[in-house]
Amino acid sequence: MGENLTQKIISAHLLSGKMLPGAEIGIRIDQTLTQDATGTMAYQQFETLGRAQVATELSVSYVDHNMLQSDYKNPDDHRYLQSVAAKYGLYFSRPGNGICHQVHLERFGVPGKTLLGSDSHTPTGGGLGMLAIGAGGLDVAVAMAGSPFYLNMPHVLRVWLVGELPDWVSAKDVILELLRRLSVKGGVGKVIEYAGPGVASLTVPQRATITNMGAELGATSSVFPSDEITHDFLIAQGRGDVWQALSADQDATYDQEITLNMAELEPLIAQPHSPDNVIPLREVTGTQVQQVCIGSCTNSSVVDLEKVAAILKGKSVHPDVSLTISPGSKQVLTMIAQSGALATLVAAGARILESGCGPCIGMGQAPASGTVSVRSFNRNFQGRSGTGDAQVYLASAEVCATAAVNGTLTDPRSLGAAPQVAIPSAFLVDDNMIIPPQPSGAKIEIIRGPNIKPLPTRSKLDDPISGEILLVTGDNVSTDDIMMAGAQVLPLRSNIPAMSAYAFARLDPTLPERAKAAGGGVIVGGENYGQGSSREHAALVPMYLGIRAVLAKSFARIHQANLLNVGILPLTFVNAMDIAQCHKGDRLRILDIASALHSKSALNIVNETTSSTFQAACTLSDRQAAIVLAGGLLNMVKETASI
Ligand code: MIC
Ligand code: SF4
Repeated sequence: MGENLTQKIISAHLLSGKMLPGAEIGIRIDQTLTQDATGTMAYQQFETLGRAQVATELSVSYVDHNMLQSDYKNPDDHRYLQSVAAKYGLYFSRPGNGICHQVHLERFGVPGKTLLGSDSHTPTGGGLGMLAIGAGGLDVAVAMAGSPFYLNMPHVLRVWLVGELPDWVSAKDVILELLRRLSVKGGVGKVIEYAGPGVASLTVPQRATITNMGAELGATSSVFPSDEITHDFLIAQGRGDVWQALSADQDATYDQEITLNMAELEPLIAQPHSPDNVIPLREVTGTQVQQVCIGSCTNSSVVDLEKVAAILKGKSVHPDVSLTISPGSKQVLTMIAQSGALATLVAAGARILESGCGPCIGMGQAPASGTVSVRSFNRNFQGRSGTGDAQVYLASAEVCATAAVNGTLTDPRSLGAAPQVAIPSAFLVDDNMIIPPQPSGAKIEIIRGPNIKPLPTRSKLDDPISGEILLVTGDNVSTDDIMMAGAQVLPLRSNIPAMSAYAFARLDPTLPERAKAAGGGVIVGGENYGQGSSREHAALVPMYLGIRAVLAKSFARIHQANLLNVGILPLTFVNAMDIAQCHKGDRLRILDIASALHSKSALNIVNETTSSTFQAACTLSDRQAAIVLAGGLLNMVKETASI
């Protein structure tokens, strides 16, 4: 029987395990990427592994998130990262060179390779036919040291694309439609593989928009075939030699299949406060808009911004709207400068930001109180913009541009002909902001500013665990809810003690103090706990505060792995209704943990406050059980000298 594309790439990289959906496998990682907000922690972890150089084919350290330099902290982190890259043999993409996913697509991605990145939108690389996966920083550090990356063999969902996008409908609408159909947990445990006659009508940046937001579906990854379109893109980037053709076998089978007719799509929009809260744009036209932000790793390519410029040409941004534009990379910014599109955007009144994440991660440009912000980005979780009561919508770059001109959500189809912009046949290539690896880093000193604090550690797991329930949450709690980002907190990414004061700030700002007073405790969550970002700070900070277990209805993949890696026990209710037995302040006792993990049986939990009992599951591989019992992966490495 033939293989699908996911199976082909995995079998070519398989180091351990059987490719049975749900079973743990270990794969070889060819490339890694980090960004600054997760990178400082990942490289501190890499340092403790004691390797002289990275063992991958290629590893890149990007600076794109913490760009605001309001004091010494962020620039200190940038210098630390640059010195680490020089010492250990990494490429270093300097601040200003662009957003990691956009730059990686342009300059480094290779069809058929595996890429592990300490950022949840790493699957952007699937637009080039890579198996690109987001993970916590420690997993990336371990992969850089040459060890396998472990994951559960994904189920494969094939999306069969037919038809072609109508005018004013974009790749963003394809992924918004999938979010509408499948929800933010529809992709958990799956790779989403695109195929069908519609694929040939999509350029690589369009494919990358779609694979990028597979992260919002909770998918392990998303992947397109590598075809002549991929080849043309790589030739246009001066990298045609790395191309190879890749697609599923004709007789490949899939765990799930759906068909999407792109010709039937219309402009869509995700309403506040979840990327799957998707409706046709026409249902909310007329809504007044006060801010528009265009950019992010989802929609900041040359073609996106050329289209925006075509829509804004000769017009002015509406007096009630603030429009920001963050080009995805230095390549994009230079090309729109040379074509004149940048002048058009500036003339219309756009506020041009540097190439980086910017408002997408709340690094400036917070909306005014209670106002509507329409963004070409990928996440609209409440508060992520920096303003708790802002109403953030997600839409295509074209819809954003029309809202900026009209001051209201407007169906762009009412504006006449759509701008026609072809993908460039040659991109402007100048890698002068990428510092290549040095031949030997032995003599290079790592530069460590005062904001870089030692990694927190934890002792072996308590058995039994006894602790107070510090918080009971609803479904789909994101890592933004657990450990917020934004201009105030992001500079503390290498300083866990300082960061811990902001844990769960949006859900319950009293939690850090209560956790300290109680000497730790337990968190109770709903479905899809820990969705969104890959930030391991959402596990490291709770570990620092003494959280010993998180008991949820279900977990998002990356967050569950991050909890294990820091020695927090991720438990799921055997009977989801038992969440009703858990109240803030109750004392729980989790019994016989080691023996339940070894025998792979359910754990018994006693609610000592209400004198009730219930069961939780924690089905871990032997490797995962050993990690959590040791109190985390770094402890295990110290104990056994192996990873
Ligand atoms: C995000 O979009 O939330 C981030 C910031 O890029 C994160 C990484 C981080 O928190 O540093 C992600 O998506 O993984
Ligand atoms: Fe940066 Fe936003 Fe993309 Fe995250 S989602 S990598 S913050 S642009």
